[in-house]
Amino acid sequence: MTREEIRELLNEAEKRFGEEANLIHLESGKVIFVGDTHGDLEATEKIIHKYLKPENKLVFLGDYVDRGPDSLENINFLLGQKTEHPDSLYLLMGNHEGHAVVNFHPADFWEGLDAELHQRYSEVLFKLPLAASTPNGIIALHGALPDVSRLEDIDSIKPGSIEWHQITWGDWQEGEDEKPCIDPYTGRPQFGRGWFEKIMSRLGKNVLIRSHQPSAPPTMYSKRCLTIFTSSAYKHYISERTIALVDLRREVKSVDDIEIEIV
Ligand SMILES: [Mn+2]
Repeated sequence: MTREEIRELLNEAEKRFGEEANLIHLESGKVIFVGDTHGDLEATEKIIHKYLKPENKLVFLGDYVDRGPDSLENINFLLGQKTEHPDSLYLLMGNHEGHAVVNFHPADFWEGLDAELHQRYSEVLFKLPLAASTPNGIIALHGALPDVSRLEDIDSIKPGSIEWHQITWGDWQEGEDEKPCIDPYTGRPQFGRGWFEKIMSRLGKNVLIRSHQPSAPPTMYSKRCLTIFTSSAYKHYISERTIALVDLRREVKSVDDIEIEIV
């Protein structure tokens, strides 16, 4: 793409994201949740071609850039699809979309941009929604659950806030902790079962679908927390790219009610 084409794409995408709240409400049909793609354009294209249909909603859980070989192509392809199919495709925010507020490594996508494009991608990706909710028991977001009292409070979370860090950077661990702590090695916010159960009950949800943490067990907390990945950039941790399929007509009580597919 030429610079002018990228500018136009970013302007169009920015308008779409400006129309969306932080919390996306998915009402009907089948929902396909996609984990981190991290520059894996091949995975993204495969999923879009197979699942982007009027009866489906696609929800990508963030982290579109860095790590993989085709970050720029991957994010531009997704932004283009979003502008063409705004009500079928949703792009949630991951920590890798927040480079303007938190410095991290690897950040090969961001470090390869010049000042103008770094600023424009930052501005546009800051407008991404933070979570998706379904009427049959699911909340989906990039990392961990934010300290909110009600589901609707997600709409007022601002980029760079504590709650934003919890959603985009949060990790889960097997402990029983009811309070968040900071991982002494990575500096990332970390949460245990007590926190999970407390916030899920405030939100009135049964199952969390998230991505972000390749070292996490695929299911945690009595099969109520599902971690998926959809990028070959994680092949050192996991050998398969997974997505999660959910039929909104059936109540989801645990991960057993969710179809996992390898792409
Ligand atoms: Mn992440």
